Amino acid sequence: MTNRDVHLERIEEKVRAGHRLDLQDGIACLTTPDLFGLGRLASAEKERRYGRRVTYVFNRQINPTNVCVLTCSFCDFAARPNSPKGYEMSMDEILDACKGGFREVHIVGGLHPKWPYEFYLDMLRAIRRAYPQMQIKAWTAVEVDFFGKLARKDVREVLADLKEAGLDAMPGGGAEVLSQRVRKALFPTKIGAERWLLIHRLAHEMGIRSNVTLLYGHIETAEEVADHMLQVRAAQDITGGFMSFIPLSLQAGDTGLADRPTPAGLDLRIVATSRLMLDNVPHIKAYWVMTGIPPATLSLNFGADDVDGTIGKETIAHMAGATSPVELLRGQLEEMIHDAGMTPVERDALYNDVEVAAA
Ligand code: V47
Repeated sequence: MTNRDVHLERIEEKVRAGHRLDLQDGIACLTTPDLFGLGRLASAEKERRYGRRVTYVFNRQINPTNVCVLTCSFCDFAARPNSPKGYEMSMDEILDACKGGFREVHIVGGLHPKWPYEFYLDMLRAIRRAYPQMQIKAWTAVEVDFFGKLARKDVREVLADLKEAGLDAMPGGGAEVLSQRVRKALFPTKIGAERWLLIHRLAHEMGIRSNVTLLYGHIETAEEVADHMLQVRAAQDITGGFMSFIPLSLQAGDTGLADRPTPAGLDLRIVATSRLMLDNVPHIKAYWVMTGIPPATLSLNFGADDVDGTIGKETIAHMAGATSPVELLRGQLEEMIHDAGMTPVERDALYNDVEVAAA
């Protein structure tokens, strides 16, 4: 027996009829007492699209520096310029970290006040030259905006430069919650929703596909989460360039934003709701680095169809106290997917299949 929820029954009818969910439906999903009912709906939607398939990528995450001019209160990774906590990787260290035959390198870092624009382009060129087979997913809209200021260039020109230097795709970080209230409270110096969405729209128009994240588990309300999803859906209706939606569970660390880890029920509600609300975003990612492995495994029966990757060495979440492993081996990721009753499929950065592992 589950807790019956008439709102969820109405949502089920809408989903069956192929009607889009609205703000109130999103809030109802996020607050339903019938968690399993929600999971069943979202899982059916995932199965309709992908059956038992769950994808993963053999990747390496590199965070070249944590030195950052921003002051976002949810971030324990960033170090103010001149702080002893700051680090900077050299080009050789970055190239060395790419060794290992990875399909994808995912690069994101702080907004360093002294690194020149050319350094970022050189980084792409050097990686492309040394590892021509590896796809490069690099820099959030927040960084791209910053590069524009550094180079005194329009964002379109920056994106063209990055693409020419070897960029294959953009990660979805920096969206946080697309809400003016949350922005003011937690990240007032970072670009807001309009600019973030504009940069992704321009990237999509130039053939650079990207992802979109949601940071949850802090001060956000269910209405703000549902609205974030609607803004993403509306943007996707225009360009179709988002590949995946990635909920990021807050790692509270020393941020003071939460006195306990995000509840697993919230992880599952967010994944399931995003699968149902975001009918035009193909992939929903269970990002095990933030949730830990048990909720990520459960998410695969709540609508998620991807687990990101092997990661290599994660620092953003782990500097904020994440207790998940800093990396997983391919076999461990596959084991996690099997554990959820699903079939692992290896993909590349653009979600093309590369190899189907034996089930
Ligand atoms: O933009 C920072 C978030 C993001 C914390 O596109 C935090 O494939 C939780 O965007 N707790 C970077 N989150 C990571 C990211 C990402 C990760 C995996 C895959 C992809 C992709 C993108 O991490 C930041 C910020 O939103 N973040 N601090 C924290 N304490």
